[in-house]
Amino acid sequence: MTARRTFLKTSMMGATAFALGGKVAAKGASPAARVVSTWDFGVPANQAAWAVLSVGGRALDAVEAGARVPESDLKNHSVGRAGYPDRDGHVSLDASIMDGDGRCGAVAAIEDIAHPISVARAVMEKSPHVLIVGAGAQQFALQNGFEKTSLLTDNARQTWREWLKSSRYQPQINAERGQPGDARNHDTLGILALDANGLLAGACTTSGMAFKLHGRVGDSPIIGAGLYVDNEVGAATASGVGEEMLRNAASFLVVEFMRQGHPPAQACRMAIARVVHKRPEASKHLQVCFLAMNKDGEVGAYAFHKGFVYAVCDAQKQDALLDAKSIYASEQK
Ligand code: SD4
Repeated sequence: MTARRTFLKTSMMGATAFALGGKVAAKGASPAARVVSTWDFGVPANQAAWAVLSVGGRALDAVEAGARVPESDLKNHSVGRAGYPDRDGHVSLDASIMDGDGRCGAVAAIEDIAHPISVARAVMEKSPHVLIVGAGAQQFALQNGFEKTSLLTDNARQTWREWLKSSRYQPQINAERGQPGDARNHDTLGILALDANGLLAGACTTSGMAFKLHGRVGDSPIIGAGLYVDNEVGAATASGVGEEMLRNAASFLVVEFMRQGHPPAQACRMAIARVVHKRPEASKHLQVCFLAMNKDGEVGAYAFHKGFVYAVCDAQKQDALLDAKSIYASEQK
């Protein structure tokens, strides 16, 4: 795995330089078209997004298509269907979507609706609001043609019942990379796309922290915390313990650092430093990860701890998986 990543890292660096030179040739795709997303499961999400981008489709359509992939993956216990429930046994989903022109929509703590990202998009396009939560979000979804369906799988119910025996809430670093059924505290798909017209969009979808308090909302549906996109600058998304992103308006912060002229990796690094500065002790035991892409398609990422991986997909390569740098050398606390 490490060797493969090293190879990919090297080849991606080449790909990035090539793309930034504006010379990438792909049938129907813009020289700059690219999609990036968080964690290993970002690879299939990117590929679904690429199916849209590679034929000249919109970034907004691409990120929605990408986000729907882990939402329906029964092996993924932290996004959409099959997500681990809160401590009361409710699968409660958060999602947001943002277009580079500033339009955005989100749902939080929505239950029994399989594709929260598409509800978020409906909030953006069919309501006068940005964020709808809880029972109201479900009502809005049903009124807009979404179906009610139970999302709690037998496997997730079983894991929750096991957890109830100790009822110990302790987010685990890099739980996203655990095998289904073991590490289980957090996980989010954040996906950012740049399309053939040079327009950006982003989406973020999660079942949030496993065994959270009922009604808890993380950063993912909060514009500026878990996701922020601005066509004039770039886009950023986050994964990890959402309370840290909420405290720091983190994705907005990453985009603002890019606005000041910093490349994406540096902007992510600076935002990580800010979050650490606020809570240095806590940062040693939590994971926080940022992923950003600027309007030229340049990509960067940074995390508290080793282990954050992100997927990059463009005309050169559709399954690249890269290691993000981290400020702490340890993979675990
Ligand atoms: C949350 N940020 O609800 C999400 C969870 C996550 O990696 O991203 N975990 O706090």
